Amino acid sequence: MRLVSLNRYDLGMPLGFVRSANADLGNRKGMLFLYSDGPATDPGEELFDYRGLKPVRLAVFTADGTRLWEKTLPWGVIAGPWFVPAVPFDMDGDGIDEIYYVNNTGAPFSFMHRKLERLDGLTGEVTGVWHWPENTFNERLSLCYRFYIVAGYAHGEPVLVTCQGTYGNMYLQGWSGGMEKRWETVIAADDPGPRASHMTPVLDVNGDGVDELFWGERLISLDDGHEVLNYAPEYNGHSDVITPFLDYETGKKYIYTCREGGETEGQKRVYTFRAEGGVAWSAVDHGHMHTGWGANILPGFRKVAMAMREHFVPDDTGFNHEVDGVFYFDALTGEPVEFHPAVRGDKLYPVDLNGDGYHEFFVGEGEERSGDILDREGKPVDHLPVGCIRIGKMTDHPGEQIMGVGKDRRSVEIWGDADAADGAIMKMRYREPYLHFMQKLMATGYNSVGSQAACGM
Ligand SMILES: [Ca+2]
Ligand SMILES: [Ca+2]
Ligand SMILES: [Ca+2]
Repeated sequence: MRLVSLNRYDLGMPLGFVRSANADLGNRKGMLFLYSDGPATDPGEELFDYRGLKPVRLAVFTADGTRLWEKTLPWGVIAGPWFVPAVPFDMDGDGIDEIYYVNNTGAPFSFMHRKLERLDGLTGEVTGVWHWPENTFNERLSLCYRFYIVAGYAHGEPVLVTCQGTYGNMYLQGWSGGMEKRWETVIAADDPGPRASHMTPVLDVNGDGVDELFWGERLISLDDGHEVLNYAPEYNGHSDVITPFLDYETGKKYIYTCREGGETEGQKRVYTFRAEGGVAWSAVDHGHMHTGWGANILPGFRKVAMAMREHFVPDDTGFNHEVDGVFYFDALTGEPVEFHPAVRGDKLYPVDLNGDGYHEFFVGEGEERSGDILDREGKPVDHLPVGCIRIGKMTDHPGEQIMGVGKDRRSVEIWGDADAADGAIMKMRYREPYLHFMQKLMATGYNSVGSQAACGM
């Protein structure tokens, strides 16, 4: 393995909060950045922290590192993924992504002045403004400001989806190419069934030509907003992780979930569903499952599913949690797997850097070994001195890549393996649009956290 910088984007200022997403710019590849030189914050009552918040900026670069435009958003835009999701997406079919994001020209918690704004991907010019729905106005802070923008296709037509709410009432609106409202779906807090997840995979799971949005443990049709399938009608909590994956031998799809809230008598905390419905396996009786992934690390490219559990530790100042379990399962059977990496599994981000079909791991921040690259057995093989922004199939270079903020804290680079070559498993993964397409949805929700979304399919 020979790690090299494939692309470099100089954002020209110290970086704190950074999200990015792949953008198509006609015959050029582009990259959207949403960033500030301060931290990000969360609308949760026990988490919202205004110290050091700085203005948020948007910029689009071409793959060669040329900045096409940048703009500083109004002071009412709070830095944080839930306040300001952004998605590059081509709704008008000219091959160039427009940029859709939630702007706010009023005070930070304003509803009156919050809007969905559309920018020309090449120039940043505003080409459309729509009032952002005030659906969650009467809810408490944590429920008020959880906004998502996602996108996908229904029989080849682009559909943009705007969403409000994660844990209680949930509102979704579908928009057609010219931003005509296509559908509207409301899932009330007391309606049965699961809440949303912090991540939003989009793919055509059942192969009928219409993408489904994984809204927690249920599928929403992008065509008309109806519930295609509810994997867990008896569950009313939310899942931190909901990741679709392929059984490479049979081509069958599965959905791996780790549940955060809604502990219910008689139900487990980790589930793998068959894509067509039904439980493949379940595990862990109690607890708040906080993160998870799937990684091809067993012989024959078999996948291991990781789940991490934590619990709240009361103190006088914060919302602190302690990890009390890291579990590894055979992703297809749920059988426990012996895996002893050099770094605890929840700090590892699976990424197939060399394209051989097995995942390597990047060690995330807050660890002595941060920046280490581990092989599939969990042994250190290389090191990248970057703070990871996201992982996945970001360029045409073989294998998957890591995007990180460099040591200078001002530039973002995409790192890949110079010797990478795509093997049979990578080629199988490419057949689903998921691998590339989800890289457009990395600046919404927690899709960019670790490798939770990127390790799917
Ligand atoms: Ca366009
Ligand atoms: Ca479908
Ligand atoms: Ca590999």
